Amino acid sequence: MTSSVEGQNLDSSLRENRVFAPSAEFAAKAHVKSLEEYEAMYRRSVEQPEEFWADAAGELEWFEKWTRVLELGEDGSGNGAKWFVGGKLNLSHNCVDRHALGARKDKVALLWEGEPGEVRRLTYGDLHEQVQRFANVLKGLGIKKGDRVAVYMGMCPELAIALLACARIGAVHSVIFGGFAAHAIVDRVNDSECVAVITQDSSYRRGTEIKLKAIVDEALEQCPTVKHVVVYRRSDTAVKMKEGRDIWWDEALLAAEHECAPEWMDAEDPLYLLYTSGTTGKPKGLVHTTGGYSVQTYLTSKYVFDLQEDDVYWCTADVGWVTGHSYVVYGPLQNGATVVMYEGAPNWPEFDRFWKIIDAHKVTVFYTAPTAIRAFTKWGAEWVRKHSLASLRLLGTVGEPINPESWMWFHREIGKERCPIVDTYWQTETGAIMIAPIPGAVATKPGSATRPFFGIVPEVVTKEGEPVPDGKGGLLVFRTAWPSMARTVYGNPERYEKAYWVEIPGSYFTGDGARRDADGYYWLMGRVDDVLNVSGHRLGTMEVESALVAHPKVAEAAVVGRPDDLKGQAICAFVTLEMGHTVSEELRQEIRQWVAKEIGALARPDDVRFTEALPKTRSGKIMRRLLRELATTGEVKGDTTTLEDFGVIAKLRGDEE
Ligand code: 6R9
Repeated sequence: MTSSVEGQNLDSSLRENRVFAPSAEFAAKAHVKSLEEYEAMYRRSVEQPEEFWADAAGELEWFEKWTRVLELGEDGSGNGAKWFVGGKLNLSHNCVDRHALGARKDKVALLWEGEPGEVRRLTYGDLHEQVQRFANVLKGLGIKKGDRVAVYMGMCPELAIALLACARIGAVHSVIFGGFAAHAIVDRVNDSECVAVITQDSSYRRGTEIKLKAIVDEALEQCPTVKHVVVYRRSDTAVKMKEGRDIWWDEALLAAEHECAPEWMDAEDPLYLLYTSGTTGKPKGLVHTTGGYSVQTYLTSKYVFDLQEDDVYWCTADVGWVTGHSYVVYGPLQNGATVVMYEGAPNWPEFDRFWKIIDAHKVTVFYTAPTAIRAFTKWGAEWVRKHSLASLRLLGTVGEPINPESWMWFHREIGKERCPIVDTYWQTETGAIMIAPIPGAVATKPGSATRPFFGIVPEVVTKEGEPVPDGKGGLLVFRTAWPSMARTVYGNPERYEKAYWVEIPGSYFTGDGARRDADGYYWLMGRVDDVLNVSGHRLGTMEVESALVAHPKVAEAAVVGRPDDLKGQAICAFVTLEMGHTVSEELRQEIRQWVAKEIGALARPDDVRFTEALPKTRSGKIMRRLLRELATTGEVKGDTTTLEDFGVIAKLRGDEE
């Protein structure tokens, strides 16, 4: 099973035996106050899932009640399952109207800080007005239920408003991370035939302007389906507006009607698409639907972050990723929380920006990524210690396995040994948290995501689907259906089946390795497939390879991950050149830049190693396992019996830097 980052984490987590129980003070105020209570709730949730999820759904408002909670797929598995069949609801109604028309009208919904330092507060009342008016802008453009709308923005309240307005009218949003290059926009917009793009003039990061509109303009030259572009004015930087296609957000909003009744969405109507990397081909557009996604993002936010009325909740993820969808926008807003949003970089203007934000806004719940924690550790605790952080009561992590050392640093320096840490395991495909401690109830162990959320049945199995005994590593699967699971891959249902349901028949296959310990705690060990996790961002080796071979001088390329202290995994590319080109440092840099330009900076290879040939099996498959070993240890000790040309390895070793 796979590369050594995971191996490293496994080694340190195998030695890990510290246990941290929640304080009596924390537990007393929590939604779930004891292990017994968690276990009783969990037992009910898996023994009577329909009753359990019906109760959860009942905490939201429905225009029409469902007739059946769960209808399993044809083969009786979660593949093809439907949730809350016949139910009608609208997620923007549950995120906004329910609070604005109730007791939370004047409560701050979004608390935004721009990188240059401005602060904006939007109450639930404000959000109600803005979302309705922007929904009317979209309607005015002729956008209707089922149309796909791409969103390419920086972190600002209007991004959340754009999503909520789409949800309100039933348009299917497809957010494209603002760090992706024009090429990535082209692929995503064309794959789902988006009719409009919502963007902004520019956004600030590390003191510089990211000119988002200009990147959209470049992309749209190759996107024939896009008829409209709405541009939010963030910085007032000069942009080109295309007559008949582009309109300004602020101008359109002024002219828009104030009221827009939410569309009655069927529980199984699509809510959004989000593209994510898989093992083969281009990123796939996972389809999330309305009812089940609403219910599970609502319930996980409530219990895993233990949201209370006076919390100030901050998830640092960009809305370009699933974490931002579920835990910046939809989950916390359904709970009526005050949500902090920050536009820029954590190290701007100095290394303590996050800690300043926490103190300034009295943040109580702070949810971030292991890669960020490793950066904080590197920058040094002195930056943290300049601030009080006394408002914090709960911490969380997501995106990759957290090594126990980083967990301890987070616990000590940020949580001051007072705040529980919820290590939350889930995926774009799962839509919401699947394994995580319920903080007032489940004691934590550094490096473990601990126990399953209500209604979730994980299992560790062999390749053949046989259960693996506790303490041993295997493949992580989910045995039963859950409400927020992605229903399909947009335009490619076969790919959905193949990627998730064929490997271990009857179960959902996560692509992750894991082991369960004697206490029933899960320890994630990283991907077992060709998906890289670079700073918590998913990237397929195939995607990077495709970008590499698109370079005119590159003949062949193989990409593997190697452990990296900061990013978790670094990208190591083995490249053979077309005849007639010579190896040079200049070419190496050119190739690295090329990939950044093709996909986005996050895909820029850390290493580019030139080689005369790649190790292949006799059937012509690149043996990534050997390259991974070489990139990681500088040696190849693994089984090479299927190798076609043994000389290749010796040459590869000789070419090391
Ligand atoms: C939410 C998100 C999913 C992949 C997943 C796994 C890794 C996420 C983790 C974790 C260990 C955690 N992952 N959270 N591994 N512990 N708490 O990150 O979605 O971008 O789709 O990535 O990330 O490998 O399969 P996504």
